[in-house]
Amino acid sequence: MSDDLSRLTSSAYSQALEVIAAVEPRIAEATRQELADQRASLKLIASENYASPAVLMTMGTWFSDKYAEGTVGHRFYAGCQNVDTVESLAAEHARELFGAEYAYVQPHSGIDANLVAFWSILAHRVESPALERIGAKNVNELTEADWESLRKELGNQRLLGMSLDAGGHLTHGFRPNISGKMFHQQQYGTDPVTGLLDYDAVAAKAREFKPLVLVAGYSAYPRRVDFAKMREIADEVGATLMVDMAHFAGLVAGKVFTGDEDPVPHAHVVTTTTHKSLRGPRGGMVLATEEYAPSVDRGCPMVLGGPLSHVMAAKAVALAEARQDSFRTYAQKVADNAQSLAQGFLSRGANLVTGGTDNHLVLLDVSSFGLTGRQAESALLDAGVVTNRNSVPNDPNGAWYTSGVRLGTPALTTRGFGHDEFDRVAELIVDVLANTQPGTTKAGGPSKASYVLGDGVADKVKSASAEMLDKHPLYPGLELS
Ligand code: DSN
Repeated sequence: MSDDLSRLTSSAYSQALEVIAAVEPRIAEATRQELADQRASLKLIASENYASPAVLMTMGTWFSDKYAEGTVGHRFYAGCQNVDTVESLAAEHARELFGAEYAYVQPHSGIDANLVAFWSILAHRVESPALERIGAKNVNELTEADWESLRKELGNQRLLGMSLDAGGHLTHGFRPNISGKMFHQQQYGTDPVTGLLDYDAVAAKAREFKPLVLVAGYSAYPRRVDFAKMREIADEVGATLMVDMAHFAGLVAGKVFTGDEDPVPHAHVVTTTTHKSLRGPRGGMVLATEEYAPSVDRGCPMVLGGPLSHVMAAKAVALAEARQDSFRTYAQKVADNAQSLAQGFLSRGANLVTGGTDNHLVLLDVSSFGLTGRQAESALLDAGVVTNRNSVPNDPNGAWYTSGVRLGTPALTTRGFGHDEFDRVAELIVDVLANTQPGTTKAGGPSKASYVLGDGVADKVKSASAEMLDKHPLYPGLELS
């Protein structure tokens, strides 16, 4: 930030906090504390980032007060002319940034974006042919008996997605999630030896299962995906290819993932969040081919509550930022830094799922330290290192305790960390884990949750981190009065 911008931002936030404090001082205080805490910790959660002050400020306006169900120019409420401007701009930036035929910027989160995508695929693939069969022009002409037969057809649909412990997301057909209930689902995993996606195995499963929807994309798989191959598989079995790029949208926007690694030219429907590597406000988005656009457009009110106009405005600002050359530099650094982090672990003897990374995250298998993911996550947090525990493939500790810790580079890259800092981060993490022992239950038995961190380790790591964090301040120049 330039000096002028820092001054304006400092003054704007200081005054905003005063306004908030006049009503509920504890919220103003918690807000100040959150900034202090984020500034003082090593944020390595792969799905988090630091949005710019412009993005953050855009969310705090009177657009928050406006209802706007419907789509641009076709709202169920009067007075949406400015929301139309905002939504059109956000969608235009998204289309141009990603080279997409159509963009829908209303989803409130990634899960919402996936629900919109699922329903739009069902609508396009099942509802439209059903309408045609009964000679109706639109859903309003369907009788109750038509709906009954439609529901039966919808209930018979099949979805094939990546399993949660291989790195897929809950919404990719995981049984306890609504996606696993809306669809008959099957999951594909990764190769048991290499931990990598085996496209032949995915194809074999698809041939046997014949899914309506093939879902690609991940939350914890540390490798790139060949989306051209996934499209070939989808085409062979007549499936719609849906890609959830929530985690790596920033790498697509920043042109680190191009050609077969860019999902947009290959998938029928692409979903994403806007707040992870893309560095925007918390929210979701759907990109689609023209063919799917009319059904995606029905996302609200079919699946979504009223669009959050203030967040759509912030999406427009973030997408405008992502169209700048500086974002490409940032995205490349995110990927380079993940390499440095991975090498830092490997050179110190730690185990990484798949043996490394070629995206923005690494998945550290902490079982060689004799710890569960839960113990590792907690010990690291004590030392000011914020991560999240994560399953590894075929995890013996299940999804609650886990055997892994997932680490991502987007946030600290935004702060300006580079190769040397990420190597040092790996060293500090190994130091914490090597000095943590599993604890016992109250009854004295083995525990998967409690742990004992060696004396002085947390303070030593915090002070080493502080040196790096001070050198790369979060929101440089932003001072609250
Ligand atoms: N919560 C996100 C993540 O951490 O990957 C996915 O929903």
